[in-house]
Amino acid sequence: MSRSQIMLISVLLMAVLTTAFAASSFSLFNNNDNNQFSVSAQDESSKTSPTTVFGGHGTGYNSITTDGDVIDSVNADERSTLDLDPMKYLREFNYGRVSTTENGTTLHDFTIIVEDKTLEVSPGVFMDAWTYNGTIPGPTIRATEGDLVRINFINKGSHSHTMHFHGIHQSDMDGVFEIIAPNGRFVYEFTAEPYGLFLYHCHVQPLELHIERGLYGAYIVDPKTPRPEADEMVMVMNGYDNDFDTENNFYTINGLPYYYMHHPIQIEKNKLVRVYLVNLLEFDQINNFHLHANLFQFYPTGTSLTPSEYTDVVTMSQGERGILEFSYKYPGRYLFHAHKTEFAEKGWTGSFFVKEEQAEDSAALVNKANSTESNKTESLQYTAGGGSQ
Ligand SMILES: [Cu+2]
Repeated sequence: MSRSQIMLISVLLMAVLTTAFAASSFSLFNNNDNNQFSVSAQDESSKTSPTTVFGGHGTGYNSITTDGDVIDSVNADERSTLDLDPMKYLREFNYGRVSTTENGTTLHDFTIIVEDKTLEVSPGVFMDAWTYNGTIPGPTIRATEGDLVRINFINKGSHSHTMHFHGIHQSDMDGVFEIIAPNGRFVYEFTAEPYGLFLYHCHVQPLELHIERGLYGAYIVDPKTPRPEADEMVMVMNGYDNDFDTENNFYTINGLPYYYMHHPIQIEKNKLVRVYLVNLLEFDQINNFHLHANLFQFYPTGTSLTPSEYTDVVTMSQGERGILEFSYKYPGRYLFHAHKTEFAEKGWTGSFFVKEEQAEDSAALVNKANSTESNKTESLQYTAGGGSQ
């Protein structure tokens, strides 16, 4: 073959390949009129398509074949009104109405109402849930070691329920034998002890059903000497069994599948992040958490101030929990997800967005610099520069 013949064949081959690639790209991104990504349990067209694209492991959206329904909130249509707000839940710690008793003890007074509620747990997926104060998970309850916790429990649901806290307390405060019927009330009162990360959940039989319907939450007891300052957040791992076959159809962190994939959690470079991680997943034997491009110090049950492990994966059975501490060295977007791949690909995938360090407010810097004589030079430097950047 002459050189010109080889050239001609090469050009033709490239033209064919380019056309094929363009055609495949077109079909990938245009088989759904409304969304850029074709990915939906609710999207009928995707059920007949051999390739379903969804927000799974990896940057962006990979093309992965699945034979099951995958629920992804990227497909939320405008009519969708999700009841759960994982971003609000993430950093919301509830201390109740705080007062001091006659003997000087700090009292945290909470009102917890159980109610039946139809929750949209993913776009177009409605669940007849049983809730503590209207959400799954229920509110994060927090107190300091030695404080008094009082829960005014009101059952407005259609079934009997209780509130069983992990931790140390008296027998009749354990939420097991004193079953609260519909329209019943009960007051739980106990000392917050020991310090650590706990959970609470309903303990009425069949337990599996009462937990699966959504009656659980996190309970944090801080040590008397607080842990170092950090960007703190709660992550409750759970799942939903929408077809009642005692198998989860999708998995979440804080109530909605893929939520933090589409709404990355904003954190700051070099700033300590503390995650209170609780596993409340029903039916499956294990669950786990994997952090990308980083490692974390792990404090099992949060009952020690010394970490037990420096790792990037932690595996838990139902009811297990622990505190994770880490900071990111480099800015950018990073995944975290269950390293049980099935869970990751059915909703248990989220992401952090690491921002550059926040420059201190220039006025605050000037004040700080002016506060002592010894750092006058620094003061001039900051005022001249108008900031620290
Ligand atoms: Cu219950």
